[in-house]
Amino acid sequence: MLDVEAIRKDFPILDQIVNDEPLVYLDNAATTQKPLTVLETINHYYEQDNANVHRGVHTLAERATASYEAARETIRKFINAGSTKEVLFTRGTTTSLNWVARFAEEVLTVGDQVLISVMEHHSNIIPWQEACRKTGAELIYVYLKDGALDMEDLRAKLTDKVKFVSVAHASNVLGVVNPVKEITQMAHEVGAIMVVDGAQSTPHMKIDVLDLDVDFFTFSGHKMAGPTGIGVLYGKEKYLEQMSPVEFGGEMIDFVYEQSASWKELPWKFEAGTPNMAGAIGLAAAVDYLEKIGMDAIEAYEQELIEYVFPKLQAIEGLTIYGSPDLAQRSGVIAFNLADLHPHDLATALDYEGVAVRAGHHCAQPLLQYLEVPATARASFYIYNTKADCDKLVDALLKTKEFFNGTF
Ligand code: 7TS
Repeated sequence: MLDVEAIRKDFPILDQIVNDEPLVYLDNAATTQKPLTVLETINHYYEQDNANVHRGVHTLAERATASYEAARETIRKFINAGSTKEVLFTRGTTTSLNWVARFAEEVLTVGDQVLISVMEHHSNIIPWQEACRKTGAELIYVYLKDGALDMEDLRAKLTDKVKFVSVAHASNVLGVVNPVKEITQMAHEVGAIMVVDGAQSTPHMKIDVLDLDVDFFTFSGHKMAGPTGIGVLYGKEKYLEQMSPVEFGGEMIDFVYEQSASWKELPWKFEAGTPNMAGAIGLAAAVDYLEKIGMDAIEAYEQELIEYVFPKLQAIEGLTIYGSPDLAQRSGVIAFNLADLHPHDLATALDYEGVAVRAGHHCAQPLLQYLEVPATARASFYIYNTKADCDKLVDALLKTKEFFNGTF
């Protein structure tokens, strides 16, 4: 069982007053807060060990290199990758997905298809649009049924024309968790390469890339208690060997001649330039922190919060909640609208009560077009949120409703 009061003490930022109210931070799908251990690890790195990695022979350079590569091993274990060769550090999910789409450009040709879902974040749409535009391949979409992925639609569209399937493990708007293991099996049956955007799942549940059998998996450090500017691209070794580096420069080369160059082995062939050492080391500290709590305990606790708050939100007259009402399919993201109130006004009203939620299109415009709503408000939960936070959200919504009563 997770000790939420002890956890809250690890996040000093939570202990503050906003608009005369104690802060209730419910914008975790955008970015999570960082525990002291992550802040201290980064500080310690800069105070004691900072040097450029893989270059120097001096003691600090060796220490920095050892810490950076130890961070890679920590991530490997965390997602159960077979080898550290398969764990590439990137700037985050966006960069990771762009790299995979760049690989797709080497593979795709006219007549091929890329299959994604309508619930994708822009970073899992636009790189594919670009890859298709450059190669003449076609980008096709799976739509929704009852607020979740329509598996029949997926089955119908998954023919042997499809060379890549790329879907979110968990949606940043609908909150639904997609059955990526099953989708991976289906994709492999038609010979497609399976890509999973794990930005909204990796912070909240145990990820086992070997068990899922995905070909590529991406996530961002800042959404899982780690620092900004660091993320991961997991790829099966056989594909990473085939794939050309996306960036060229220092660190990633073996030999450089006047007219040509050869690359280092995996994973370094992809990491051109001085990497984000402090970021990688900070991310490993975040992973250690989450694993100490336990990913299964985290998932169970967030499920408990959702089961607590969801019926209370459903009971608010005029509140529309998006996505499947089946809580067994949901993670800790709830997007909603309150009658005709603009979601920006709603988020501002909630902020007056100290409650931080996001409003807008959540970088998922095709989804909102499909749902025929211009924008929504969104509350998203993490390990430090409490049932009292849930109550505060519900109270603030009721107050807002009362305040605007008569205008909608
Ligand atoms: N994929 C999903 C499912 C996401 O939710 C996000 C960020 C990304 C990819 C991109 O991650 P990044 O770290 O590279 O930016 N989502 C959000 C959000 O919902 N609100 O702010 C950022």
